[in-house]
Amino acid sequence: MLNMGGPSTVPETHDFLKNLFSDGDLIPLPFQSLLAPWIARRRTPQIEKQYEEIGGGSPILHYTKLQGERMAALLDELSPATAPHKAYIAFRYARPLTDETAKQMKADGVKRAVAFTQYPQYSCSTTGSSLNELYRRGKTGEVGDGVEWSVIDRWGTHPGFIEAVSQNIERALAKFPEEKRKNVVLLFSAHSLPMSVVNRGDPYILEVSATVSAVMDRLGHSNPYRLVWQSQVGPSAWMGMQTGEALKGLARLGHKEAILVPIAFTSDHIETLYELDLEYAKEAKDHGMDVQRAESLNDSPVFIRAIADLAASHLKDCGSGKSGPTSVQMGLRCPGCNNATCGAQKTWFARGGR
Ligand code: GF9
Ligand code: FES
Repeated sequence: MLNMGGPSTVPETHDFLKNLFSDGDLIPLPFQSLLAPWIARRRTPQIEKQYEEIGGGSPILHYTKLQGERMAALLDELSPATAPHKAYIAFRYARPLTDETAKQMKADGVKRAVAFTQYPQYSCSTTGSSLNELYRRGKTGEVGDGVEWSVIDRWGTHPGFIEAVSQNIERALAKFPEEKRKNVVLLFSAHSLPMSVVNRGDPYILEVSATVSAVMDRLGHSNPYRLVWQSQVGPSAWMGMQTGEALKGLARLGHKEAILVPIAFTSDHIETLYELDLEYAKEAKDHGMDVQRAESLNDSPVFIRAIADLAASHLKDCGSGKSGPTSVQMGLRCPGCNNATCGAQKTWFARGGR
């Protein structure tokens, strides 16, 4: 289970940031090994404060463990031919990191493995970076020798995922008085991307849009909605409109009710618990709006069944030769890609990790 991860406790914040700024696939910096620790140290105090305020750390490891254990148990029923199943977690920036998990898998003697991204929509800055890291570890034998790999690289329109998100929106809608419910604006909020990433041909914006479209179809287009983007940092250009600005704009135009829907992340993290709840929702309330947030998927049984179904179908289609080790779409590099690792990584996974 691939994801970015987050500091489980406040003191882990510095290492998390150092790992983030050391990621040359995400942020290519000159003199990266010197600059990364310096930037991380400068940012740590402020980010530590945010993790303090959301209860002393990121819940992502807690929820990923829970999702993984329940998914593996369901998989043993859905796909007895490939049992027993075991879920491993490989975070890109927090423990357990890919190298730690690789050692564990080697010690366990794993022979068949599925790299299952926990980002529903594909971006080279998220899933792509995790796959590049896994490729670097895999090709040197750190995960074991002769492990057969395949990849679940995107699943942003899986019906079970769409159903789980839709149910959480319906629960948030139910909190509004019935006569106001149809006027509630649904603000789908996804992590933004630098325009430099969008403009090299990254598929993420399209894939998040496809998720939103599928959710609105499932809801029968019951409410007006927009897709907006959050968590921009630094002075460069990012994909917009920004979530916070959108809420202010809606208040200015006289809207009184809105629901914030996190759509690109499957468990709570600093961007929902701090940015959406403590910053934007609070600010909108100061503007006289009633803002609710749809819950993250966290321990949603509908969601856990969806990821088990994804894995079961994948194992079946790979096993029968109906599909290859990766999706067809994963084979295509961003037309503007200049990162040689992306090419080598795609070739390696397309051969089943050989
Ligand atoms: C992202 C999800 C989607 C510079 C940071 C100082 C860069 C970046 C992202 C996208 C996370 C979660 C997207 C950069 C450079 N990116 N953030 N890309 N992150 N920060 O390329 Cl679900
Ligand atoms: Fe998308 Fe390299 S950046 S394939």
